[in-house]
Amino acid sequence: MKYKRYILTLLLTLLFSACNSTDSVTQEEGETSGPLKIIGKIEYERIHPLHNGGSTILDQNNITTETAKQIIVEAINRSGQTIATTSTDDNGNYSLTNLPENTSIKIRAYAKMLKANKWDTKVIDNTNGNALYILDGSFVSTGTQSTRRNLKALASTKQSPPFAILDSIYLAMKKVLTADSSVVFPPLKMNWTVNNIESGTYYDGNDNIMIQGDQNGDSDEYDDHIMIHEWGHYFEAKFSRADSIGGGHTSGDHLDIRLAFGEGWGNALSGIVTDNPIYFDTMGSSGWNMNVETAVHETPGWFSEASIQRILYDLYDSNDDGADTLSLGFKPIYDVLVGPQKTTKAFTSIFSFITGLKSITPSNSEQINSIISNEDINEITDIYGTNRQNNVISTALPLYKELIVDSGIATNVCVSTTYGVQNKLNNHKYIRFTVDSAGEKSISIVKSSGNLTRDPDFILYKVSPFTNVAVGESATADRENLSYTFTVGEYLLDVSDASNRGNACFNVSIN
Ligand SMILES: [Ca+2]
Ligand SMILES: [Ca+2]
Ligand SMILES: [Ca+2]
Ligand SMILES: [Ca+2]
Repeated sequence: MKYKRYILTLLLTLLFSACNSTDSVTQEEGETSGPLKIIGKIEYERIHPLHNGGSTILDQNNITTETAKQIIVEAINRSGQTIATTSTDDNGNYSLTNLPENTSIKIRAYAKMLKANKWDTKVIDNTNGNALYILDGSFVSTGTQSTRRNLKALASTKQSPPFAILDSIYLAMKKVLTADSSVVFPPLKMNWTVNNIESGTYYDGNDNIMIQGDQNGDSDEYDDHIMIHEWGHYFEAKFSRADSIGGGHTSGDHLDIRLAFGEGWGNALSGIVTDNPIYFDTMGSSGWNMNVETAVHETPGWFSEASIQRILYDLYDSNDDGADTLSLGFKPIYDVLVGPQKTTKAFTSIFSFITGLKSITPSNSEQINSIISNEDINEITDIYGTNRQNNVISTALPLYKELIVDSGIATNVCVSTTYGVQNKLNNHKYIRFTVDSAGEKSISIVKSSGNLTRDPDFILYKVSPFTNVAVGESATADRENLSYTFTVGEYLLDVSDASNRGNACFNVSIN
């Protein structure tokens, strides 16, 4: 049943594409003997951005033909049977061999990159039964001699977006492979359609990236920096670790340090992969761009996604400018992300990243200090960001407070909404503690100051391996309580006020 539906979907898609793709059949010279082959090139059209100051649009007068790399290509007969399968190479070239003579076949290219123990990424229509996008040639007899059949996915008929999306992802995978050739990328589905009008573009935390395709508003299929940014979140989830709490954010924000790092990483990665620091998002006539290397600093610091993207990009790039005298390339960044950043006992932030980087390249510590100093971040000496000197609200520091379990003594933490709500700096407080004797204990949070009724919540993490082990999210006014059976080890507690009603302090104890 499932199989039948799949075929039907393919046929529907096929009818759409057969009349739009450009294909050509030509005789291959010097191929008169030996097994019958069809060779060819699969291409797609990419619409490039046009930057004008801080605004960016897609330039319909700047459309180039690009090669569709590493995608699946099949020869299909009149009965719908696949009689040969291959993949294109990095130049979009394919070769199907040992084909039968005088047989009517067509060439079909799939918006899918699949190589065993390498990658498995495809573009599907989430509004049409998750149908895989395809590009079909016409039925033509194989004849008696080898021939060439080229296919091109056009921008004008909306056939090219799936192939443009794949090309951006392939570029990102290639960058990772330069750091570690043994990487195997877990399956990933790119969900794109012109019907994704208000879907947003995001990574779902598992194996899907949703891509907005609003042809009259914000579409992202040609916004390669956006595609790579989202793929960066997939990379974090599959190869590193991201403790980001998500939510809305912009470059001038004082953000929760976990969110700041995740977003800064995504933005930096898009510059790193494309070797182009101009990050852009087209949305009809109202798109924008920013320079992830040289943008004017607004409220720089360890809480700023813009600072983090500049730091990561400067660590990588060989355009050494100002405080940036390092050209580390991608490998040390990769090594930190899959190593110390993945296993850090703190939350993932610029503090865990820089501490990890210094452990990997200790000889570069002074140059690293110089790059972060340019973002008003004083020397980072540990994963917890101890000794911060930034001019932020006093209750925001220290970032991590310590708690002594079974002591009967509470640790007081104060949240604020000075910088906004939910995911901004000081909306969430971090508490560290160690459990020396296992057993059931009561986690207690009680409001100690702050007007209006509050809703304190917590999330409990065991840090090695890093695991979310409990949450306290009751609606009880001004307090939160939960009994939890602890094992011995180190823990982090994230305390927040779900009411988001401004400044308040809480006594936190575990006994
Ligand atoms: Ca866009
Ligand atoms: Ca540099
Ligand atoms: Ca630089
Ligand atoms: Ca609560």
